[in-house]
Amino acid sequence: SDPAAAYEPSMTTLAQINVELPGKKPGDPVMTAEEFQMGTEIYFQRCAGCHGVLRKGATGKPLTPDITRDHGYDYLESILTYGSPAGMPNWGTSGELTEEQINLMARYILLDPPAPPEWGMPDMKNSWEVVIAPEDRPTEKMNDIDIDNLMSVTLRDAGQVALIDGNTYEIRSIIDTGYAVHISRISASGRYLFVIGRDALVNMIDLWMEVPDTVAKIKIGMEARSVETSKFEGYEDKFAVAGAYWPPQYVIMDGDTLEPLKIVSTRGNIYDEQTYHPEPRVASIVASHYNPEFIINVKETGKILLVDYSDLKNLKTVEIEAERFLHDGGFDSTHRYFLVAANARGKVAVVDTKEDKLVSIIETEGQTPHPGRGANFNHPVFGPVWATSHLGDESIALIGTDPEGHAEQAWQLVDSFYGLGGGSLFIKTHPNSQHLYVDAPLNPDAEITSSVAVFNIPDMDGDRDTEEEYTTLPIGEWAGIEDGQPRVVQPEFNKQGTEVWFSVWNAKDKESAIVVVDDATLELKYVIKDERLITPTGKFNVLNTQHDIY
Ligand code: DHE
Repeated sequence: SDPAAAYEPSMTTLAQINVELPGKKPGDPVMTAEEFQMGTEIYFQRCAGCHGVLRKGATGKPLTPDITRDHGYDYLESILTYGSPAGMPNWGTSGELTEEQINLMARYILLDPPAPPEWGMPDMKNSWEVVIAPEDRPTEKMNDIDIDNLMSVTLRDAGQVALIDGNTYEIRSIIDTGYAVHISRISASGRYLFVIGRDALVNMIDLWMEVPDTVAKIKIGMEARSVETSKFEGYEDKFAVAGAYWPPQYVIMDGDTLEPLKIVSTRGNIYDEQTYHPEPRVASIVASHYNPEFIINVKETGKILLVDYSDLKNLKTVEIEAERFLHDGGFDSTHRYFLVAANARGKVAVVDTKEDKLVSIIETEGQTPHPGRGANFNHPVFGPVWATSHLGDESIALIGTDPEGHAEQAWQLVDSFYGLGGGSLFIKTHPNSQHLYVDAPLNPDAEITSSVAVFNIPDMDGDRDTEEEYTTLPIGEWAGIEDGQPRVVQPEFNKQGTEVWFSVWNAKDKESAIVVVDDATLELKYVIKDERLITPTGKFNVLNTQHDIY
């Protein structure tokens, strides 16, 4: 036989595959161009985060037309209206989508998803703006703010962040940003604050200015969740990195100006079955303290990338096979090990950032671990542990993190006990605190969503057969908000580790608040209210974030 024949493409050509497109297929629901446009917008805002732009599924189920058409319109309309115990929000009964919008979305997802455009260097460069050049910035701190104790607070639906003084509770500055800023990160020096909107707009804010404000900005894609800056010795404040959900890629930028230097696509094969995935989104990113590397978690292919930023022209990357659906995570207390939840797989992957190797993959025995950055503390029985709560059930999992002093427990699930209920997103403690705080903002019960569980660490007995007792703090009630059903979300400590702050996150047109609790007494210390405090969600203390203290 002719060996050259083996190289002949055996499949249909691209032109043939596309022969039906664009155009209508048999059974397509009736939809006007305006309706399709509206559906695309709603899908982007409400659905893409969990189901993916191409609807291949991740935290949410896959929604490609082969599947949705099997379910049919009535089923889709019902699940969109009422939600599901597995975590699908009740968009209809919660009032977040109208009946007409639900009807539209049930038809919309019967159709093929439109593929949004790419976003390469010319697009990034066009969007890039240096508002104040490095040479025109202050050479010393120009304000009287205790920067270490500043809190960067996302005002989600306002498309802003508030910088709140951790000593006086005063709002020192409100800065326009992208929509629904997901996280704030601080440069190694503590001077610059980086935030990223859901719309992939990155703002770089100079905390030395008289009134801290944006000095550079850039849009790195259409959808994004993560930003970080270089922390390794010799590279402090040198680079920034941001990861996008769409297009699936990350970009390394100049740490002074946000000039985009290198864009790397994350499209590729799934780590185990080694089949191609068109939309492997960039989830959490952290900066290594042991090497000049960014640790970049690629969700759908289950790969952890250790990207060496010391030579961008000859980029070296260690690609670790971990687990699919990597989402959020943080360091252990020594900052050597990074733990990340593969949330839809119920697992936590551990990487040794000194040796650049996978250490372990641990089942948390709960449904959908969701640690935020997790919580590190010294357990009375097991020594140093890292904790995560869960989105899908009420359990809290503790993982041993001390291979030297507690080798038997290292990278094992050492204990699992119950908090207030499912729907937890974040868990937190501080080296100076004896308390572990666990929220439950996505619980279906309004009383639970507005409360927080607090465990007393010295009382933990380490017996897997007994439950740990906890105190319930009625944070929502303490906020004294009359109208709406606010959710209490994301505990964050002040720099001394003496106070813990909670967002009381209400609808956009209703009053929200931040409740400050005294960590020693567990009593209410202060309620921050201000008409500018619209939909507060994530809060990031400068010192704790700068040094990865959590
Ligand atoms: Fe988040 C962290 C993605 C929904 C508030 N969220 C993260 C991280 C990722 C992520 C990848 C880790 C970033 C890092 O560390 O580099 N979040 C997603 C989603 O895909 C998801 C599930 C759906 C979506 O459509 O976005 C989602 N997240 C939410 C929310 O609904 C929250 C409560 C409010 C919001 O902004 O929409 C929310 N996510 C947060 C916060 C953090 C976060 C406050 C950082 C927590 C921390 O302490 O580090």
